[in-house]
Amino acid sequence: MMMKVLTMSKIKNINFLTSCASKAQWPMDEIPEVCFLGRSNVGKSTFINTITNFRNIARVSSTPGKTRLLNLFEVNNNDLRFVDVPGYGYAKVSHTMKEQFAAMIDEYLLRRKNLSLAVLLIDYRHKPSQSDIDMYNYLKHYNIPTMIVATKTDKIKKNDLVKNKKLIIKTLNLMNNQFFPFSKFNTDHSDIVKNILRVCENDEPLL
Ligand SMILES: Nc1nc2c(ncn2[C@@H]2O[C@H](COP(=O)(O)OP(=O)(O)OP(=O)(O)O)[C@@H](O)[C@H]2O)c(=O)[nH]1
Ligand SMILES: [Mg+2]
Repeated sequence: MMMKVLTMSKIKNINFLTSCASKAQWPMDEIPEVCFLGRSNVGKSTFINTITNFRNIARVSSTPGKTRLLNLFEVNNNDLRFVDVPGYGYAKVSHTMKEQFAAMIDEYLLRRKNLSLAVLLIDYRHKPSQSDIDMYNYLKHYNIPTMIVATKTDKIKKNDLVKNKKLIIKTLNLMNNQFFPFSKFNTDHSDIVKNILRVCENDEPLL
């Protein structure tokens, strides 16, 4: 885990750096990284665009499975890096491709010393799928600090907001302070951003 001391409170800028298929292409330095995980179409790329206010930096698609490599972005003049990861569980991706994705993600999660925080995105509308549960348990097993972002809250009936939150927290066995609701239509994401930056600053990491 990286211990670099940061003094950020906001995301001021973000630039695309590079795409990586494997370890050989990773930048070798000490910049802390936040990776974004979740099933295909859950909204990982949208989330990166929204919280950084750069609407088109991460490619959003109506066709699931578009993100096929690790896409690395420099944040705040390279004080921090964001890593957009291909989604899991997309049925139309071939079996071989799924195995390649899994190996690429495994390698990154297990070997990347820069990794400071995993943001696992799940769909607020549904009970977490078995893949979501497996991914969360995997992160927990390897002691990777994890926060959960539940996306697409704008698509939920008011009555279901509390019910679904409880269901997600219970299914994944989360602590309350790991759970963050998100909609791309919200304008204030400061809670989420502050938490991401706080964990990267190594101030009481969440587990
Ligand atoms: N209504 C609503 N739609 C959203 C939200 N977040 C994402 N979407 C939509 O969901 C679709 C998929 O979003 P992406 O950001 O491409 O999803 P992804 O997780 O990056 O998908 P892959 O790259 O395929 O793994 C797009 O049509 C987005 O506009 C949200 O908060 N609310
Ligand atoms: Mg994407």
